[in-house]
Amino acid sequence: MGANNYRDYTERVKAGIHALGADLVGVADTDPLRGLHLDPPDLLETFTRAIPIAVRLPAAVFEGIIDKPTPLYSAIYATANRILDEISFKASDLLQADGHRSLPVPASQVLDRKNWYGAISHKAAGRMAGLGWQGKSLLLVNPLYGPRIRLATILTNAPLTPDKPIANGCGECTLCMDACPVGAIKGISAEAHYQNREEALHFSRCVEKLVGEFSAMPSMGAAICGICIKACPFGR
Ligand code: B12
Repeated sequence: MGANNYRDYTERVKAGIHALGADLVGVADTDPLRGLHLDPPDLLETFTRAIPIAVRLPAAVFEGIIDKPTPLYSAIYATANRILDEISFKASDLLQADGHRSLPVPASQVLDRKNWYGAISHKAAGRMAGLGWQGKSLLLVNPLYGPRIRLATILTNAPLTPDKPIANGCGECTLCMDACPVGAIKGISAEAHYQNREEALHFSRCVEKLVGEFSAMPSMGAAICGICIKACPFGR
């Protein structure tokens, strides 16, 4: 395929995934992502591209979150995950029908409950594809929707033109740090990305609050919080 054909095919694939319901779609080269914790470790062996996708969350659900997650947020969280998993499943099928090996990585599957890892970091794929920057909260912040998005990733070897990362827009803002009920956010900015989670967060404080306390609340059933998302001025 010539360079123009690559670009045309990339645009067609992106339009197809938008048509399935994704609000954001990008393309990242998988080479830089090989430095991530991957499960299984050879996950990216046969994939040259990652397609991070995102759906926007209803901003109003965060208005009800004051100092803890709400049952309403828990249900909307589950719906967003289901929608993302369906979009990436169908997108993967479309790419496969075009002859390209593809694998949808679930939105929210935790594979290591001791160290808290999924198959691959959707935020890293999203950042490399320019869907957003990595904010002080460690969340991916999109210029339009802020961190009020949920993500999934499709791995593929389709010949797609990668997008480029965008600059960090947090500046001097510390609203997420000020809002965190356990003081987990250190308030350090990363030009590109943090080397590890501890650089940005007192990680165990966040995990203990979400896993130990919030997930045990009535009608919750998931380790969620939403307070650092609500505090972010982007996408409010
Ligand atoms: C396990 C998990 C948790 C654990 C651990 C969190 C953590 N930070 O790792 C717990 C239960 C504590 C948790 C909490 C939350 N989570 Co969570 N979680 C996950 C899950 C399933 C796996 C995360 C993982 O493997 N992390 C591994 C570490 C190493 O990766 P990382 O967190 O992305 O951070 C590194 C990379 O991003 C890297 N990086 C960034 N760019 C680049 C580029 C390159 C080239 C490289 C090499 C690296 C790199 O820099 C970071 C430091 O190393 C993901 C889904 C997924 N598969 O990604 C959701 C996910 C990260 N969670 C999400 C959310 C929203 C939350 C909460 C707000 C809870 C809620 N829903 O209300 C909190 C926020 C906590 C916080 N401030 O970080 C969203 C984030 C959306 C967004 N806008 O960014 C995700 C992506 C789920 C989704 N489908 O949307 N979560």
